[in-house]
Amino acid sequence: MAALITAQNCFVPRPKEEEEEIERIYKGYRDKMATLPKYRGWSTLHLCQYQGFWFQPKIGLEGVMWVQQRFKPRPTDVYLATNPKSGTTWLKAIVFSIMNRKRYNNFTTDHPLLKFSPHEVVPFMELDLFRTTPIADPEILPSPRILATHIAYNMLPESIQNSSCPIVYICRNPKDVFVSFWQFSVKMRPKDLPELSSEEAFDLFCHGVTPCGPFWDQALGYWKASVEFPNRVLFLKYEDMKTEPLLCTKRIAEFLGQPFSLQEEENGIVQEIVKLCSFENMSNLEVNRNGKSRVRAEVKNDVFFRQGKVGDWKNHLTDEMIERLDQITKHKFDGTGLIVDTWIDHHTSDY
Ligand code: PAP
Repeated sequence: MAALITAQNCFVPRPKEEEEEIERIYKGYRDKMATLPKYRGWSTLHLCQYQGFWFQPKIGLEGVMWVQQRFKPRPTDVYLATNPKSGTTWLKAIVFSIMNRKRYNNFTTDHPLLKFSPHEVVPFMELDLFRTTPIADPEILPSPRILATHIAYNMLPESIQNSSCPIVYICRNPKDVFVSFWQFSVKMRPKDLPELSSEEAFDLFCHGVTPCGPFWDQALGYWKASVEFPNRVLFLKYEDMKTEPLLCTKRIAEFLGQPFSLQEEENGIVQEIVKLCSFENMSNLEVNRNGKSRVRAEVKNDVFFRQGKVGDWKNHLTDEMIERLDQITKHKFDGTGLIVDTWIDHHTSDY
């Protein structure tokens, strides 16, 4: 059986002239970035505003520009899209397991996800593959590729928007997203940057200044696309995945054109996948407790596993914070058809 190709394998030496050409292209991106509006960052000094969204300049926006201008999709690609902290790691694990279940059918003792972080087997386009030299070569990845992104729908290159490739999007209660983001940035923010208090971070979040945010605009882009192209864009909620993991896993498999057969269901394959990918299982694996990203060397795998619960915001937000975020959420999603009443706190709100 051919060896598994992970993000790490995409970094191959290139001829010197090619490296120089790539560096020249990235210099153009950096020149462009220098002209963009900046505001306070979460894990970086600044975020830059580009086409209505905020990005970390180095590991982020450079890759976005590359994807927009140079990415070559394949008709067999599958894309996973998310706001950061909304269930990306989980979705990567589930989709990888679904799509590779014939090849990797031992879910308890010999599966790539027992040895590799979900981020290693499903790379982010703009964060892992296309960012300054050494730039990866995703042509090495065998079809069908599973590629993740935090890029807003309207910012995706037309070659992706006009393709028939499926996009699976997962969204999460913004109150939990904020708490998760804040906890993440505390771990990731370099010590030499000025401190960012939770109140300041909350204010930034409410103003939409988060990496790849505004949260609401990003979610709405995918929501509208899922309404317009239901066969191409699947919109899921983290909370539904938590309450109905079997149902959601089956739904994803059907959407991807790989429904579970009766026999697979009888053999408990769906349950096996749900169990393998569960927070309880993944967060206890050695690779996710003590491993490090081999592509983004500064990132420890355990930062992607904190609590994996719905509603931790209740332990962190004041009544005023809850009220403020709920009001924004109601206002932004009102009239869009996206039902978010379970996200709204009915004690503080007139929703
Ligand atoms: P990313 O976008 O930066 O890759 P992402 O995986 O979307 O991060 O978000 C991390 C959140 O998903 C964490 O939430 P918390 O801070 O509220 O705990 C993390 O715990 C949660 N998470 C990671 N893996 C799983 C999983 N298998 N099941 C459920 N939640 C998970």
